[in-house]
Amino acid sequence: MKWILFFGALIGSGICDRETFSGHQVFRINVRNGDEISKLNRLVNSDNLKLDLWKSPSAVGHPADVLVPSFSLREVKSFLEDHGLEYLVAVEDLQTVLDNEDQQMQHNVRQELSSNCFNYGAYHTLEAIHNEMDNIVKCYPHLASTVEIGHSFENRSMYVLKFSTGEGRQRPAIWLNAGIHAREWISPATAIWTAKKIACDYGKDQAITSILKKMDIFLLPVANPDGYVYTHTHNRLWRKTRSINPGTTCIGTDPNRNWDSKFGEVGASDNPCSEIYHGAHPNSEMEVKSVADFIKNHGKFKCFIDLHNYGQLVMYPYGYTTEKAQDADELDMVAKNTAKALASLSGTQFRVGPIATGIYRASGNTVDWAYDNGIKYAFTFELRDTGHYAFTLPADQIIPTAQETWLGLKTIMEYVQDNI
Ligand code: BHK
Ligand code: ZN
Repeated sequence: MKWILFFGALIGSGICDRETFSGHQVFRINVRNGDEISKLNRLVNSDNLKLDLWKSPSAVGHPADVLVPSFSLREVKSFLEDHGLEYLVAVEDLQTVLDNEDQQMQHNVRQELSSNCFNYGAYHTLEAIHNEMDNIVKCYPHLASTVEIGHSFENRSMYVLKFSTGEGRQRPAIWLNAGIHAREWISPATAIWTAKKIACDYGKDQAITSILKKMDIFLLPVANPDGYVYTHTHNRLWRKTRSINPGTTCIGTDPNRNWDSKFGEVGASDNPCSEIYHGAHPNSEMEVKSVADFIKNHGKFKCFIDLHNYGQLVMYPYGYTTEKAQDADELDMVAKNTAKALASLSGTQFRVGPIATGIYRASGNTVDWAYDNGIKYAFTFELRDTGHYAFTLPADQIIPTAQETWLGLKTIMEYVQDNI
């Protein structure tokens, strides 16, 4: 009995072979000119230090965030000091942060078991999110249904919620995409909250009711299910898919570099060990291919919004070039209104601009593909925060984040509704 409890506890908490981050720190590094940017790049690219660039310095005045393993701390510090780079330690011990997050999740699992109620203010496993999607369909059968658009590399379901009042007629549609990067947990959490919000507000809130009279909404809360599961079981900071790359032990492709849009060009890596590995060929990732095929076959998508964190940005194409997209002025105007709506709830400030200048250039990304395939209203949000909690945004920020995001999403959807 004791042994059963012991192993049960191990499995329950998933600590069997989980990567730990004891003593690992996050450095915020200030770069003031091109010379300092190249110094930083040299540091980040030295293979033996095993640094993970959480956030690139998007421009002078916007610092870089770098995860530094404990064994590299001394070397990194002396490099920064020798080269006169300004830095501060943003996270003293990453494992402490992860342990807290884990404890909160476990506590919530027990509460949900006794209350039998999905807590939207908590982070969840893939299974719990998929269950809640089924629940929403059960409660709102005339509005919501699920669609399985494919499977992941490890054969998990690409599970989509469809909201439609069209009784089978093919309407113009909106795609809401979340969780393409595994560690960005606020994205699926915001997505599932949004699903519930759409379902609850239909017939009550004028804006969403009228949007759904004209258009269908498809919402994919976890676009990278294997990666998401892996962040729960093995490595909280995993970003990519979990596909096997021949000829190397490095796993995974960056699904936000794998789309068939200037594939393999700027801002993507051909090294399978890189966090921005573009994959063997466009759509090599089944997760990406499922979405691309579904959207192409449907043929009437007018809007695509991809949710990431962190950085607080509302962006639009292009990522693969700094050249202006044909509709850049219109998209910029919509993005500015979106940022205004996002800020209206609790003052959270979002910067607005094209991806290439807002963050950095990145080819093969999701919304460039959408835009170049006729989906004019293509946006990427970088949700909270600006780096204080970064990927480990505390669960008590889920609902405030989702609420403000909802105002931004509605702004775009209403505009689309009026302009198609
Ligand atoms: C977003 C959209 C399109 C291209 C790049 C980005 C920035 C994003 C990335 O793929 O590198 C940064 C990130 O994950 C944090 O959410
Ligand atoms: Zn991301």
